[in-house]
Amino acid sequence: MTQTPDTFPVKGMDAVVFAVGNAKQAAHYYSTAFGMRLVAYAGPENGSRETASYVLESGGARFVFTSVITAVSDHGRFLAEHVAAHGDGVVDLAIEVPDARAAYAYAVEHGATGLTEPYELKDDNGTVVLAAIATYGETRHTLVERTGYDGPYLPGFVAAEPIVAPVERRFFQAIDHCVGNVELGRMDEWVTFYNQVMGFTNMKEFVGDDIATEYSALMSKVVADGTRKVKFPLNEPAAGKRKSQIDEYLEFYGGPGVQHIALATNDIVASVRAMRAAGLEFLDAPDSYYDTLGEWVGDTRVPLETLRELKILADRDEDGYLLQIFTKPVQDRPTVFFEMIERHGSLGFGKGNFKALFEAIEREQERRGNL
Ligand code: TYF
Ligand code: FE
Repeated sequence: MTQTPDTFPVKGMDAVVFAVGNAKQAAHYYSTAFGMRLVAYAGPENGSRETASYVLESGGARFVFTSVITAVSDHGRFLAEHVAAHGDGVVDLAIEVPDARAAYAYAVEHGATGLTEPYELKDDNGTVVLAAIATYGETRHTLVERTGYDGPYLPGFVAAEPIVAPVERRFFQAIDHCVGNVELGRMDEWVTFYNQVMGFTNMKEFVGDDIATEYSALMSKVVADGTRKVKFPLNEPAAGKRKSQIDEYLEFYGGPGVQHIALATNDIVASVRAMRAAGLEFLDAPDSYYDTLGEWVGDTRVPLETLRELKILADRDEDGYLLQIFTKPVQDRPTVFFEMIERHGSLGFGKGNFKALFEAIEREQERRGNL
C-alpha cells in the first residue's frame, strides 16, 4: 500500500469553504479577528442570484464563506440545509490538483463516492476544472485544477477590495492541517479511505487507547499526502472519565464534520496578541502548566513568561518543537474552532499538550453544561 506521490498528486489545500448563515458578517469577522483580506466576491450583483460568496486570503491560506440568498437549485438547497442542520461549518476541504479529471477518476476507481463529475468553469480569466467527492458526514473534497486560470478565485468571481485596512503583518501564512471528527469506531475506516482513495499515508503521531482513556476521550490518527502539504488528522470519540469532546461535537454538529483548522504562523506571539486584541477568545492553560514546561520542552524562541502570559502551549519531539494555541469555538454551537501553530522542526501535532489541552476543553464543556 505504499504509494508514490504520483499516485494522487496534490498541490496543496485550495480552500476551506464554509457554509454560513451570514457570509457578509463572517467576511468581516475573519478580516478583523483573523487579519484576512477579502480578495474576491460572487453574488447577485455579478450574476450569482442564489448565493453570496466571499473569498478571504492570508498568505497561501484561502477561506470561502458562502450563504444562501434564495435556494433554487439542488446546490442552493444543499447549502441551506447544511446550515440548518449543522450551523455554520465547513462544507468543503477543497484540494488543488494538477489534473482534476485524473484525480477524480483515480478516487472514484478506488472507492470514493463521486458527487460532481469533472466540469469546466470559464470566464475572461481562463478555465478551471472542478470535480467533487464525498468524505465524512456531509463534507466534500472539491478537486480544483486551476493552471488554466489567472483570476481572483474561480470563473464567475470578481476581485474585491479589503473590508478593513489590511493588517501590517499577516496573522498566518498557510493552512497547516484540517481535522475531522467521525463517529465512534469509524476512525480507521476513514484512515483507510484516505489511504486508498488519495494514496495518503499515515503520519507517526497518533493517539491510542492509552491516552484516550486517561484524559483525552478521543483517538486520533493523521493522514497526509506524499509531500505533507495536506494533513488530515481524524478523531473519533473514546470512553474517558467524562463525556468526550468529540461526542459533544457530533451531537451539536449533527454528525461528523470538520472540527478544527490549524493555521501556520511564523510569529505566534504577535498573532495571538493581535487576535486577542480583536476579541478572539482562546482556551486557557493553567499556570501550573508553565511551572513544569521548561523541564521538558527546554528553551524556545519565545520566553516562558510570554508563553504563560498569552497561554501559548509548547511541545517538543525528536525533530524539534512547536508552539500552539486553540481558539474557543467560533460560533454559538460548540463545534468548529481554530488552532494557531508555529513549527520549529517538529512535524507533530502537540501530543505532549493533550492533557493540558483536553482539561481546558473539559472546563469549557462544563461551563456549557455538556459534561
Ligand atoms: O490536530 C491535532 O491533532 C491536534 C490535537 O480537540 C488536537 O491539534 C486534537 C483534538 C482536539 C484539539 C487538538
Ligand atoms: Fe491540530
